[in-house]
Amino acid sequence: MKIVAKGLFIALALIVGLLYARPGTAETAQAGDITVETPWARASIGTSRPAAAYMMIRNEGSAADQLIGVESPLSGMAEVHKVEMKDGVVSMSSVSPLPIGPGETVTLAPGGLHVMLMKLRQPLEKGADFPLTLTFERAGKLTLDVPIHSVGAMAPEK
Ligand SMILES: [Cu+2]
Repeated sequence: MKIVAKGLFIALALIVGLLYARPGTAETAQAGDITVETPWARASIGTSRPAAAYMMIRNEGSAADQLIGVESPLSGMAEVHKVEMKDGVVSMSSVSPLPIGPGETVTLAPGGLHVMLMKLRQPLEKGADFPLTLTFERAGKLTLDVPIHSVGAMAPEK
């Protein structure tokens, strides 16, 4: 009887382990009414240039929320940026806070909003992933597992 129980425990532990190890599981994170999906980043050119991360942020609640902070252990300074065109010149500016209205989905994608990872402590290598923590005013903190795609990727590659 004892042996059967132990066997069952091991089987359960294996099933739970498999669920956690399933690719993509940690790539969707939720806190309160906020769900963040399909995070991805571009590989960096060493550590001298900043890197960018992208994702979709959904507010399923009936109250407005805002993204007030981003941080990652591999970046000494992370900010939400937007790309804008001014007098024919493309520039970036910091967006803090980033509002996420009730029922709204805000997409961070190349050419627009992005999380800029500056002061890199290590390069972002294609095929690896890294943790990124987002702090929302209402929903609080959530941490994503961000997969790294190629330097010039315009969307996450399957
Ligand atoms: Cu930027």
